[in-house]
Amino acid sequence: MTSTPSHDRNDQLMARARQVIPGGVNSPVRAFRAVGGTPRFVQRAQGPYFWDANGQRYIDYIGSWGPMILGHGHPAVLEAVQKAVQDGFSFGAPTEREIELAEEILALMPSMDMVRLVSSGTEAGMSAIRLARGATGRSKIIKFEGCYHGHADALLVKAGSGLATFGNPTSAGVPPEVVQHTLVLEYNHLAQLEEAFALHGQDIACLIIEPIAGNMNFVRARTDFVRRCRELCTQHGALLIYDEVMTGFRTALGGVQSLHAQAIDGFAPDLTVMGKVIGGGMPLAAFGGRRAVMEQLAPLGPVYQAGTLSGNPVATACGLATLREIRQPGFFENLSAKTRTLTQGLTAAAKEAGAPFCADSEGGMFGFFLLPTLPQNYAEVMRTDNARFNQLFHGLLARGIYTAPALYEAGFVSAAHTDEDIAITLEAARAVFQQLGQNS
Ligand code: KE4
Repeated sequence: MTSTPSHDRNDQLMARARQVIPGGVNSPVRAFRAVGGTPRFVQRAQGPYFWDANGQRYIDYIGSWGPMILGHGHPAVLEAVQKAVQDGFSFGAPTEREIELAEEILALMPSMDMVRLVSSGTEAGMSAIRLARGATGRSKIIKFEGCYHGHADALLVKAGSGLATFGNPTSAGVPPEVVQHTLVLEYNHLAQLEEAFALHGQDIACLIIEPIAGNMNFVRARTDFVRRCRELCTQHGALLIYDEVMTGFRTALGGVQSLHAQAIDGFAPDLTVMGKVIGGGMPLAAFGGRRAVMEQLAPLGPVYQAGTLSGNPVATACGLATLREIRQPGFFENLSAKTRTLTQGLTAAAKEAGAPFCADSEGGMFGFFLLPTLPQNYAEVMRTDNARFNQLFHGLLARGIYTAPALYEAGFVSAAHTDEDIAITLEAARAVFQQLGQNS
């Protein structure tokens, strides 16, 4: 039976997209498969809003999954990009602006002496792992269940049957031998961490972690856990890699590592992976760290890494203009306060309706859970009632509020979101929680 054609332009576009693009999208999470329904095809965006193919306006709490910290179309960023394109799109040759962006990043990230610009967080994470393996001469890596570091083969892995066993692929096309060196541990699990280093310490090239796991929605690494990651890496000659693709320049000007350095004397990761905000919405990411490690990279050292569009002149203009805005005095204080108003208001709305709910935020990044208390690891996050999460998502969407279409994703507030936008969001949330309460 042929379904009657929808008059909804999003439906029409999705039907057309599915004919030519797998799943109709160029990145899986955009397909709304976790929450159901039709993705909103964005026609244009400005400030904290975007308009979909039907001309419907949404308050955007995704912001391209983090990059749009200033909101869409910030005038200073727009001007920088428009000027940059006049001078050329791409050269495959060095430019002064790559030096300026590198200097800007290093000024904000004291753990880093050098940085290499690439085009995606996946590329940055993959390269950092290869660099750690090359610099240490070791093969094994530790990651944590629920953390995502891009789709490089060695990182598409889930925990093995037991701790001592190595990972199993989470994706078809990844041969088991490619992940045989990847140990997957439970986030925040001290005993597993100690055992992994006791068993394999001399073979571990690096430990990579999201210091706030935005790919489990929003889960903080405990300070005692982070301290032990640092100590064990140092003790066994492994490199500590902070994946701050999502948290970098989003949670604080210096990322989560700047917060950990305040809590732990002398704390610093050996390598940091960055992305999203540093490109301001253009394809740009980076990885950096101590000079002795970074100088192992080609053309200086034996670890090969390259990219046609690395340090692209338009992307660097976009990123540089973005960083220059966020380093303005008071930027993060204001953004943090606005984000907290949102999460505290959501918590109050849920409480009024008697719905289990908790939330957390750092800077302009937030997460919420339909759970009574904040989860500490992936298994706890996944105790969430999926159906109720989806009802919440669609209830907000129907009211013009665009939040993460998956319960394991984080949310983002931009400097462009006004107090009125937050108030409208909380009003919508109160209505949805009341509705959920009646349905329960
Ligand atoms: P990209 O290759 O997508 O630029 O970055 C990979 C990556 C690496 N590290 C962290 C901590 C990340 O969050 C990401 C990508 N984040 C997802 C959102 N969870 C991007 C959205 C998508 O996959 O479409």
